[in-house]
Amino acid sequence: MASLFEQLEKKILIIDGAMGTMIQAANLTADDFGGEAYEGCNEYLTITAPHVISHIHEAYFAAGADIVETNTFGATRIVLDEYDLGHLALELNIEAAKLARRAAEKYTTTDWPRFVAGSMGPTTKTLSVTGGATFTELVAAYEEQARGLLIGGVDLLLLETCQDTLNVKAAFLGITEAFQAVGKRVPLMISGTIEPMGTTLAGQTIESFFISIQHMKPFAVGLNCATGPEFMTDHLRSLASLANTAVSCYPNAGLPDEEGHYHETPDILAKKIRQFAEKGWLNIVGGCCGTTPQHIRAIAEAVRDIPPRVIPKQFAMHAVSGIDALIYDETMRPLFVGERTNVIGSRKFKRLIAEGKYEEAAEIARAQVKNGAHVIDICLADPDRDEKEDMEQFIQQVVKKVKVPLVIDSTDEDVIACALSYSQGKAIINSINLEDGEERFEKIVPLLHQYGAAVVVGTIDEQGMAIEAKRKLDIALRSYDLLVNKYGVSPHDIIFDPLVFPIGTGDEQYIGAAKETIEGIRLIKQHLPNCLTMLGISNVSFGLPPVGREVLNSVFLYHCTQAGLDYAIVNTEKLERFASIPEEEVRLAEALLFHTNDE
Ligand code: HCS
Repeated sequence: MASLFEQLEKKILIIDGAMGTMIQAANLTADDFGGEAYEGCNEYLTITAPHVISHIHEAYFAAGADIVETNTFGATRIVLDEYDLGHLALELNIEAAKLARRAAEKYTTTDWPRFVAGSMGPTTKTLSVTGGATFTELVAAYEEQARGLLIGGVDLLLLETCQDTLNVKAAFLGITEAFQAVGKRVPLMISGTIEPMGTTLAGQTIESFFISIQHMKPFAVGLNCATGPEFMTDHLRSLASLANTAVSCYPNAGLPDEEGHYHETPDILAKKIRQFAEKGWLNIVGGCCGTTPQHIRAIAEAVRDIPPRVIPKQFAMHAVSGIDALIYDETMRPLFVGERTNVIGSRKFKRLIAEGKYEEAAEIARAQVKNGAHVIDICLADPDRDEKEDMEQFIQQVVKKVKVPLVIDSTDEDVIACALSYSQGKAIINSINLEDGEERFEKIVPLLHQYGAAVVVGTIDEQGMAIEAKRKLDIALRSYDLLVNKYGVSPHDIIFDPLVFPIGTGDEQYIGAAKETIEGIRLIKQHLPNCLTMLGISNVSFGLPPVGREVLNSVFLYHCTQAGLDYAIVNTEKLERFASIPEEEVRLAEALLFHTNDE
């Protein structure tokens, strides 16, 4: 029997249409729902009226669906608790999977395998928008749901109608735990919902959504619900050009009218989906709210002769995200990392945090972005305070104020995990190194795979910080080999920090260090062209009188950029434009930086 993946290569797969709509159309009585108290709890029908659900599955298979979804969209304990049915969560998922499995077996033939997707909806709590549940509670609820679906025998899990990537991240952790508990893994499909205003409910575009969930290695990513196909056009185009996964699309039958009815006919819907398929955007199609077996029959017919989209094998670029995506390309260099939300570098920020004025402190991040920061570095490592507590408070404010990706600047894995559990996007972890051998790698790299993140790697090893360029390169090469070949990190997610040393401290060992740093950047970019580099620019002038520091920083940044620097950690509110610095001052700064006066 052909597997799901073999079928995906052969044809555009058809997923079923609405479950909710079909249940509504069945005109069920309170008795069918097991009593008035449970009316509206569609998931309970799996045990109170299983024939209704089986009938819907079979109608979709008969209409030509390759995949049907289990009746478990709201079958997490969190949602079921609203009907006092939370205690049945595991059972309802197991039974729903079994019902769909039976229908799939009935329709499967030697040359037409049918599949069951375990539907996992967004729950009624949206972490970034409504709140009402914690990240940890959602992980547990999704774990239980996924466990039930796996035990019941689904072929794949489908996180659908995703409105908030934080919920998806919690679901992914839950699913990972369920895989371990049941001792079985199945492919994961993720379907986001883009509202008519052009983003998810929690604000992300399809690009940032995709980048934020990539670490989950879904086999398919796509769009469902909220709108009809028309509104999906631009988002699908973007997704199809970005995704190294299959792309799915199962829209509503148009936008609902005031009474919640959908009016796009099977023919109209099928025609629009065919247009997307003809453009080569699609691998899986079907319908969401308002669609029926007639819609699915028309869609299956409409795409029958169209080949599926060819799925690119790789995602060969550096990309991070907050609410917005940052998809790197060479012409963007240098990207600015706003440095003022750092308790070590900014006295004002430190004071605001110490006074518990987290919202005011987050305004500093906003000012950095307003002045050109592409990402924001956040450091709360004040030795006199509880770093995790400060991170938890501050991060919740900052994600409301800035849309750019975040750099989580900490060496404590608990602090980092806490920050990542509040961030919808794909952040950058700053930093790890080989100072204690692989200890930091072992503790922090798992977080990259669990939450999705890029990572900064300092050129430090057991012998200490690398000052000479050649040693910086050697440490970078060793780190790269470990991260890519042993820890499974993508080269595009590795950002090397070749370290900057202060030139003004009179410390002999730092004479010539600025030049070595610049050369270090050049060597790393030359030998590891898929990786990036990041540098804390103002360190170079640390300890010098304030007058002239900005000029020195700017001249240093200019040379680093020439050497290939990708990310520069700077105070964007004070950045001196290199082009506006008089020639004479540039030469003076260069003499200081490169110690050419000392010879
Ligand atoms: N699979 C669910 C999606 C709702 S948005 C249903 O009811 O059809």
